[in-house]
Amino acid sequence: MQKLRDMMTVEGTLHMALIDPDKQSPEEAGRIAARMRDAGSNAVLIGGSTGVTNENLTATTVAIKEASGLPVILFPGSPKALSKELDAILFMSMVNSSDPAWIIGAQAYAAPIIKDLGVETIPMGYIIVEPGMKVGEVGKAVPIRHNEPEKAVAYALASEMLGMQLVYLEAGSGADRPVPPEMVSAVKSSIDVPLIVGGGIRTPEAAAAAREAGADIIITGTLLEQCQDDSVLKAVVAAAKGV
Ligand code: 1GP
Repeated sequence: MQKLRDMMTVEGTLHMALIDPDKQSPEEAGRIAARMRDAGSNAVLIGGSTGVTNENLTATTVAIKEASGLPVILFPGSPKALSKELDAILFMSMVNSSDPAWIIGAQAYAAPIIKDLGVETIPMGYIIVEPGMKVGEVGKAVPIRHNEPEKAVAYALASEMLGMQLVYLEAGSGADRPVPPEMVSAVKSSIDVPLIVGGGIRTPEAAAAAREAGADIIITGTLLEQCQDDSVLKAVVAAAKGV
């Protein structure tokens, strides 16, 4: 976590590229990560809702680190895929899930395994905002509506008071609309820990809006899968970072 804070001090808002190890070979993931490094990304988040195994996670993590030199942080979709090759794990609780399994059950399952692996954990409150997409569905979230910024603030504050070192506002991968900037700024002005924003950010305008509203870290996933044009990737990362 201190390394992330140091990066934020030097760079301001950070951009992280989300890569799903189930969607391409490790070699291809390494190539994508190298392109994202060249576009200005600060780190890779690795994870996906389904199909992630110890094997594809480990092979993809190693390939990304070798090809790009970027730190690789697990964004877990299940407690069952873990690897000692990871630089850190977002040890997250889906705080607005209706199912205790996603609030604390999966974490209790994974904790002894992670302890043995010796990988750094970063505690994070994970808040699902509408539409929530697949992750909201799988996690049985009660997504926060766009007109309920005070609810997002309440969950973010509760996360911080529980000791979480990061808060993530998530609209869901492939969302048609990202988290509204008004909600980002309401949450940002209420908490002291860094704020991550992701889901549905595919344009420089959307990335800039999230940064201007106060996001400390901006995540893009779908864009990397869909876009072959490096100049577009570069423009979105630059807008996320404000450079
Ligand atoms: C998903 O927030 C991330 O967890 C990324 O979303 O795929 O829409 O960029 P996108």
